[in-house]
Amino acid sequence: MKTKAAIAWKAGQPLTIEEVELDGPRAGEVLVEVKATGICHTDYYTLSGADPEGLFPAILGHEGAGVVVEVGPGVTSVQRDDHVIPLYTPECRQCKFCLSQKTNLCQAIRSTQGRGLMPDATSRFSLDGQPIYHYMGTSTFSNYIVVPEIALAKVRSDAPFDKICYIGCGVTTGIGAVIFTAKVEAGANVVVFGLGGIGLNVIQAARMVGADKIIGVDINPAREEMARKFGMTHFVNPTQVGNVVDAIVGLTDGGADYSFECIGNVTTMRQALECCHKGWGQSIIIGVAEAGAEISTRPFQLVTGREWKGSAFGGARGRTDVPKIVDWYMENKINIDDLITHHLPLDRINEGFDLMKSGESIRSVVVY
Ligand code: NAD
Ligand code: AHE
Ligand code: ZN
Repeated sequence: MKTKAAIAWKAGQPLTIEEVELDGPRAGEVLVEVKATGICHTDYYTLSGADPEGLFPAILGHEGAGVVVEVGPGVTSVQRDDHVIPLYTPECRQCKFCLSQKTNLCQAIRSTQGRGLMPDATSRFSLDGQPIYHYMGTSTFSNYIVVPEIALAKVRSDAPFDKICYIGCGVTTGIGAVIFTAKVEAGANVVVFGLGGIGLNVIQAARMVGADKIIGVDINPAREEMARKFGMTHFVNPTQVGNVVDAIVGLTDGGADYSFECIGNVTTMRQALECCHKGWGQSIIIGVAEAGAEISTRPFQLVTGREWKGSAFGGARGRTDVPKIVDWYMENKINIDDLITHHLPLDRINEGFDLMKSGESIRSVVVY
């Protein structure tokens, strides 16, 4: 079949809208009509050329929601008309990683996914006979996609696509990092570096679990108002204080119980670790830094009890946890609507990237 899609031809160049050829689902695969997709900073990161796994030409996008159109042979967990969220972190429930119960990083299809291919090492997308790469196993900047069954979370059918698509990455990443990765407890002091589409979800989860001080750090002063609405109690603008770490340590009687880096900058990653409390403070890295970047700190920071952790997709097991997060949204336990600042048709997807770069948007959502 043909589908409309935004193609990334080369690093740093705007996407172009094309009618591409999409092959149907093979065994264990599902054809999904994508109804809406968010634009995450990670899409921009890969488009910029900084992603060591970035391939071109590719169809980017990993924050979608849609409807099952057709299932391939052997598919049992979803059927036609089911509402689904594609998962860039699948959940096969069979691999060593899934069975460990220690991680959400299912590895069943990770190697082909990282090479822009389906599990049988081929692409379903092509244009004029030229194969186009998949991206993160999802490629939600295409109106129709083929994905493995293990990479679909089935969700309730009364939830609006243009809101729950954000649960496909940003919402789950931010909320999950607090609940699943750090397991922040009531009364804890929390610091969030970067108040964008991820950091604001960390803030709302910190408030949900009953954190005491919730300190936001951002160079964009326009982020303060939205962050306060979501639960931030104190704002630190690094351009207005002499030393960010000292400012946070001063606000928290010795340091944060938990800090979250939601920028992707190795300097702020170091600050996020070093503003943690001696003896027990944990710093969770969420931000994705470019190829070749490395983190550093004095080992003494760790010897004296601070811990460095990372979190991918918020530590969430997609098929199990994503439907629950959709329920939380529908039960008004979490606020997604106010974070979606812009809706765009696919033809204007490049404006979504511009809005992110200029700091004007929190999340832009493309509606098909
Ligand atoms: P965003 O662009 O919406 O937000 C980034 C925020 O950081 C902005 O508010 C910006 O003003 C702020 N910022 C930039 N430089 C800063 C600095 N030096 N000091 C303080 N603040 C600064 O991005 P996003 O969509 O929220 O994504 C944030 C990061 O998380 C990206 O690196 C993205 O790739 C990554 N990410 C990781 C996961 C994961 O599973 N680990 C999932 C989604 C996104
Ligand atoms: N190809 C990138 C990987 C970037 C990365 O860490 N991605 C996160 C999700 S970001 C979503 O917005 C992730 O899930 N990582 C675990 C994994 O297996 O990729 C790079 O930098 O190499
Ligand atoms: Zn993302």
